[in-house]
Amino acid sequence: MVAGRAVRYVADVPVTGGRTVLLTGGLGGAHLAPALARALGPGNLTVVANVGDDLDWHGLRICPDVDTVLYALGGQLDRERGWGIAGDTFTVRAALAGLGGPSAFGVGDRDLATHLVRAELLRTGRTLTEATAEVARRLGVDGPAVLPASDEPCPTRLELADGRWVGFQEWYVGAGAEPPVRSVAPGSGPAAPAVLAALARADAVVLGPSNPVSSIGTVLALDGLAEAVARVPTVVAVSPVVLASPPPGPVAHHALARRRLLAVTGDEDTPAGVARHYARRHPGLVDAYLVDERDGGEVPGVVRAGLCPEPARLLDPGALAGALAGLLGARAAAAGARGRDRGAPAA
Ligand code: FO1
Repeated sequence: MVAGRAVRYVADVPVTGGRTVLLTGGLGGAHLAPALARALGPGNLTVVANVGDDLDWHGLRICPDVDTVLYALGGQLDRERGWGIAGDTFTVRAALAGLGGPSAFGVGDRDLATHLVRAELLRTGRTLTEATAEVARRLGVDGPAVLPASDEPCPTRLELADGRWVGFQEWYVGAGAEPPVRSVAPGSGPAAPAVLAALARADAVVLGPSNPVSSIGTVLALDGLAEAVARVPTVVAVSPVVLASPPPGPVAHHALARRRLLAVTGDEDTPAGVARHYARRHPGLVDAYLVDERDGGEVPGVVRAGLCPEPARLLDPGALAGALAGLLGARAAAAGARGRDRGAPAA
């Protein structure tokens, strides 16, 4: 039993969404999910969003990555900021600051409405998966199913170089991701039953161009998740780093966070460094790794890490989604021809 709710098993969960499953954080999901949904066609994509960045803000559960993906799919995302709703106002934030409330984490007024609706759905007994589906419906998101990676709170905690432990947003927003990090503790908890159900019927998993530690790593750290991904026939990862283009705007903040977190495991913030990170943390999991076509100098390092590099135009969402759709189609055809299934016991 979890918080008075019966635990549900994969077989009980109504199956929603498509057979390609994108594991993602916020900004990477906003970049890729809408274009990938279009490239794969209606009903073929399921998006699983990280919940390790979630926080309790004035008693409301805020799910930054889930919401960023929902706003992107609904065409409402403030793409310049990389979070929240375009054109939002910050009257409540200013009023809170006037009352001496914590003001580093800035929730917009319309964004606040999303958090209030989610809070009410959770208060009346919906799971986070159910609440997310309802929020998506009310936001008018008419696209792929967006599933929170877990229904339970499993916040990521960071140990800073000075020995203090802080929550993810305290470091990322409160301190601008500047303080060096000594260790990362992904929240532990069960994967959402709907996520396990989606993975059980998936043909392919895409590890999106998100932070490999605090977005993809935290999703894969949930109970049963990495094992479920390993049973999917094809797993493709997208490099979150493009060396050929120094990141502008919100991407620079994300890049700093990625550099700090990769440094914890001694990995470089380069396409090859991320490939090594995936290869060491999850040996044999990733079948192919998309690298920007202008970062050809990284290819030998990716190969040395044991991953199979595939060039693509990573900064153009349509081109990236098209490359992924082509790659997944080719892999599915090859797997079908060989009767390959990683989940099946060896003959
Ligand atoms: N990011 C910031 O840099 N500053 C903020 O004040 C901020 C508020 C915020 C509110 C709601 C929300 O859904 C996201 C928000 N983000 C903010 C983004 C978020 O902290 C990060 O982008 C992710 O957690 C990292 O993926």
